[in-house]
Amino acid sequence: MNKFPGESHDARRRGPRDRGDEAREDSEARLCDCAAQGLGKRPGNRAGLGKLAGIASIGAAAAGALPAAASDWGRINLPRGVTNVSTRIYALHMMAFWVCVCIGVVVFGVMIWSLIFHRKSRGAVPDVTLLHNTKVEVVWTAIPVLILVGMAIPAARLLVRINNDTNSRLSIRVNGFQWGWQYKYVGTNVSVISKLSMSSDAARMLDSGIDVDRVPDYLLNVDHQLVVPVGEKIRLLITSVDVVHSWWVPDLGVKKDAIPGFINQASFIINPSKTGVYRGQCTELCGRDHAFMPIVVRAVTPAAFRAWLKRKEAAEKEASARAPASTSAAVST
Ligand SMILES: [Cu+2]
Repeated sequence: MNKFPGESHDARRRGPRDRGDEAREDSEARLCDCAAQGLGKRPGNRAGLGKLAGIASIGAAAAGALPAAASDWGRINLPRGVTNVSTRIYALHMMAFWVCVCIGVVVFGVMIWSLIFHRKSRGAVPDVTLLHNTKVEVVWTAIPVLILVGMAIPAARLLVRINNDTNSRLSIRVNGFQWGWQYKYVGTNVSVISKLSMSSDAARMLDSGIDVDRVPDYLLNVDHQLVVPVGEKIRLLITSVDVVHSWWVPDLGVKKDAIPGFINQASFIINPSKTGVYRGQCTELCGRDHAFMPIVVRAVTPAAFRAWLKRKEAAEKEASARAPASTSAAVST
């Protein structure tokens, strides 16, 4: 099957019995003859939302399955992602984490040291000079204020950067619905409806008898992916046609609510070397099948994207040209 560059990683993860299913699901990929292009350096497919999976794996490791644990430790943390912004979000997160660690070490260190070396049984007498001591009160107010301001400045700078939607090369309208996503490439006639993959959908059914552990990317796979180019600024115009949803792909550093009647904006630039597949989910409790509307973004080279878009446009044109004929045929019968 023809694949976009950077797809080898995903293909490796699929078992033999899933390939037929994937072939059905992945009609988008078949439209593009991009196999001749080189494979991406690092295909994504780091689900990034594997926090729960990571925690579960650690539990399994504790029970004795140690070999699987080593690679899962990294999945507990926030992913670094594949965009400039997501990398900065990760750096900010780690800075805040280490500030918390330092505060914890100092506070608990002083507490434990005091409990051990200044306990009553050792004859320690409370030092009442610290009570209502102005100097001490100024110090323990000023230090937290300085820490908070020191953290707020880079956080505010990053927020401004995250919300900068100017100079985008491509706009995509994202419509959330119960339960899936519609992507419309602005300025073209291309529109993609993206829903849970057939393999996941079959496995999730009550008494399906299918072992979900054998379903590749269970509940994180779709029939039609959102295809985007790497290295170009993409603006998402996010809304919903029914209830509130939320479009979240951690590797892209994007999480934005889809609200009926409102259009929210988000943007990202995937690093040019990071072609691959990135997964996400709806993160707003939107109804019965909230857990079954994942997001899959396929990042390809700009040349591969233009070729895909051209083929999709041609296919859409052909389909719309055929539609009136089939409609009139249906009426006459
Ligand atoms: Cu939803």
